[in-house]
Amino acid sequence: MSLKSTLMGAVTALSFAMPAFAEIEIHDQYARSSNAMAGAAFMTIHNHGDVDDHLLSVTSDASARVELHTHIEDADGVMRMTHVEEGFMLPAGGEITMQRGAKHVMFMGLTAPFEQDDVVTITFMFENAGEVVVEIPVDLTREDHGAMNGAMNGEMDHSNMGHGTDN
Ligand SMILES: [Cu+2]
Repeated sequence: MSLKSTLMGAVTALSFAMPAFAEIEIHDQYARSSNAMAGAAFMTIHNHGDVDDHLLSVTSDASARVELHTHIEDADGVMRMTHVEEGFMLPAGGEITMQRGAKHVMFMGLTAPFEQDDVVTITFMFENAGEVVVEIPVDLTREDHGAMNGAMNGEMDHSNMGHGTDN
């Protein structure tokens, strides 16, 4: 066996040894609540990695219970919130859009009422990416502007959100 083919073999083995991974990026997150008992958080979650992932669950100290919710239309045509026990799939190159009237993170039994500019910390558990901590600013004034989210806030990610937690 020549030296060249030995080296080629080593390179090939290395590339196979590199783990595929899901690269999670979270944009445009905000939280709100309309009463002292419950709140919700919204955001866009991207998977820039090369393997599918699966958002399994969420935890937080901000409330007694925190769940992944969506809205589904019942037999009477009324949209109702539902706890999605199986979580949300996040394909490679895909995204999960959490927005009002659709998927969201639900807080029930708030530890303290959400005040404007508070920061709520949650931890997502992904099947492949593992734990992802997200700091979410409370914005009680924000309008629901749906499709504009990504375009207007594409440069924001959670690494920029580490400001004051002294609330
Ligand atoms: Cu909900």
